[in-house]
Amino acid sequence: MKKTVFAYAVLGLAVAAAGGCGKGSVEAGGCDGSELWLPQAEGKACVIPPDSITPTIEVCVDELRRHSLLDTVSLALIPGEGKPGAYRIEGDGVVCGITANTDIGLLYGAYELLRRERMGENPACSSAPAIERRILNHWDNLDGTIERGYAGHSLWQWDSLPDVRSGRYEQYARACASVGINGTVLNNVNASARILSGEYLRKVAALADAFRPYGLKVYLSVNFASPMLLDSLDTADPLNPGVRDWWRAKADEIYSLMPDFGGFLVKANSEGQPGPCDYGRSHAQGANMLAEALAPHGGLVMWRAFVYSPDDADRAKQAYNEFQPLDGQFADNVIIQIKNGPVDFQPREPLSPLLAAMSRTKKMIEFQITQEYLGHSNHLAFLAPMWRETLDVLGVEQAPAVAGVANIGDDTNWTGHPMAQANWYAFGRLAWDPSLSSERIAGEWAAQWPAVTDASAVPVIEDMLMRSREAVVDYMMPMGLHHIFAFGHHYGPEPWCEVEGARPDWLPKYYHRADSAGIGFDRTMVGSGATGQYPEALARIYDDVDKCPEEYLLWFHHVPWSHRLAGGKTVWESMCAHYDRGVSEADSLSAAWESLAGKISPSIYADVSERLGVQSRDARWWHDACLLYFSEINGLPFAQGTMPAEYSLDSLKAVSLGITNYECPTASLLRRKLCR
Ligand code: GCV
Repeated sequence: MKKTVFAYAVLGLAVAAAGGCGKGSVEAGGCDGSELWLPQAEGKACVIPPDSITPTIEVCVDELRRHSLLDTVSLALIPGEGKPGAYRIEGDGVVCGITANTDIGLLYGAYELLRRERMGENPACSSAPAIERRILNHWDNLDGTIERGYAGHSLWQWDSLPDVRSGRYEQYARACASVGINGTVLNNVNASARILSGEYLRKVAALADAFRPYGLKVYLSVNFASPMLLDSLDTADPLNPGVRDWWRAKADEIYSLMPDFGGFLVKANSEGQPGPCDYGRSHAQGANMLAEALAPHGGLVMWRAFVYSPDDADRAKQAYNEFQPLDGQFADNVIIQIKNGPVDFQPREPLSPLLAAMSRTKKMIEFQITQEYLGHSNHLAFLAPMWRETLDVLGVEQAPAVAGVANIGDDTNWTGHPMAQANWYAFGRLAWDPSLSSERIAGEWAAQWPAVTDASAVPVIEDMLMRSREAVVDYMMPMGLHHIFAFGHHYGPEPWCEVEGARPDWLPKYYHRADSAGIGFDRTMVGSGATGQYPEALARIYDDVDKCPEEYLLWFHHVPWSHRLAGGKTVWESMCAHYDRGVSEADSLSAAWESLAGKISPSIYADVSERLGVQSRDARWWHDACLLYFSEINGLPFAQGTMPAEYSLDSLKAVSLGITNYECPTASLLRRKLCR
């Protein structure tokens, strides 16, 4: 047996001279990842602006002049019907015209034109956003740390704002606009009340100024107890007139600084956050009180449905139980923000049933771009295929909004893993057009990635992206297994974990329920009844062990280890095969990357190589930990042909990353800690 040494990540990365990238790089001619997917080419286009010029049109003209290789691009604002942001591009590879009914539409059209130029595609097209508000949620704390952030510290330099405005603010807004993102919630949903103080609102307004030309609206997460915490009111009861006045005055103050402020995001009565239920009021009463304060200014409340108490039997049912009875009670400017799955951003979850319920309430999906449960910024996991699963079942064509928890920090390359930029990109593209295929998005990003120095690398990168998320599911939690992470963090495996006094629904055994007879969480109508929360057609499929898709089997069913699946394998044989596949896939991602040596900017090549090495090692860790543990529970040897374990269960049980969720909320801090 090998000695078990799992460094969380020791990625001391060599910065080598590179070829290829041009602008934005710290190295002569090389990439450092700061360029994102943005155009680098030196343009030559003659750009004919429209009659009226706004700051957004100035950006648009500048982007085209600097980067388009066409001869002429003319821009025209044609007032009329149509969604804000929509555009039309006409012309050919020499002369083009972009028309839109808003200046931001022209800017989105310009980015589409530049994208098509780089993809070698015909520029003629027209497009309109399917979803009106396409919003990043930053879980950034005011002290600069980021909850579940794995790419350094917060981009927002609160100490030096509003006087000093980092150039990265504009770069951030530009990247967002280039993929159609038009909103950003700046701070953590576990919100400090200070964000609403006059001092911080002036800092927020400075950021809003920097973002405005790019059509990026600012929103804030608010602490429901702010009137008490900031101004010593003795209650935050939403029905109290003094509290209502406080929020109205606060809204007036915010809009006097930022007339285009987007609104509030609220996490209430969840994981210890204050909320209306503290006063015996409902979520609707709490949300509507804030909505009333924002309504005169056109502001919005995004009220999160991520709630679960320690007492209820099945955590997966709780958001629905608490919110569905409130259907129809929310004000017009309230949207209920619902995580894509019913538990918490696992590598694979079925759709949250709440998304398909509450027909008289505005709802939005919350995706997680940061990889809290998918290997942080160490593992390659392209998330478009995961988000597609939700969109495909739900059939989202028109929704008022969509949110993605950002994976962005102040690392030079913005996202920690250089290829995790593809997830920021994918979120924007899918939010704009939820019908785009994952392959299309992966292909677009790979073709535009400035780190590529030889175009023959593009299909290989696209293929790596497309295989990556399923690999993670296979080596972490296949067949509907979920939340079997170590207690102290959401990184490595610990299916055996027991912690005295801990909430049962924070422990792996609550979710996998493995015993000598079988495995899985019975959520059928004879179990927890969670299947009954789905629309009938879906409920029938999920409830029936023979119809339930294999990828959700152990989410919805507790089955004997000997249960036979449609393909003929038993559950145990299939589980062994999935974990094996995960390891081989992780290894083959590394091999595919190695084949690109010389075709990628060297420092990025070295960075990704090192992370893929960590991913392979972690895949093996998950494989051995889960199969050895479950084999001890069921008494069965590994199925025939399964890779033998490299490690002993005892050595894996002894692994300690020395980190907890609570001690140290950002992985970059964790990384430093482990490297010491
Ligand atoms: C912002 C999970 C995460 C928390 C996060 C929470 C939420 O529980 O682990 O870090 O808190 O979700 O979405 O509110």
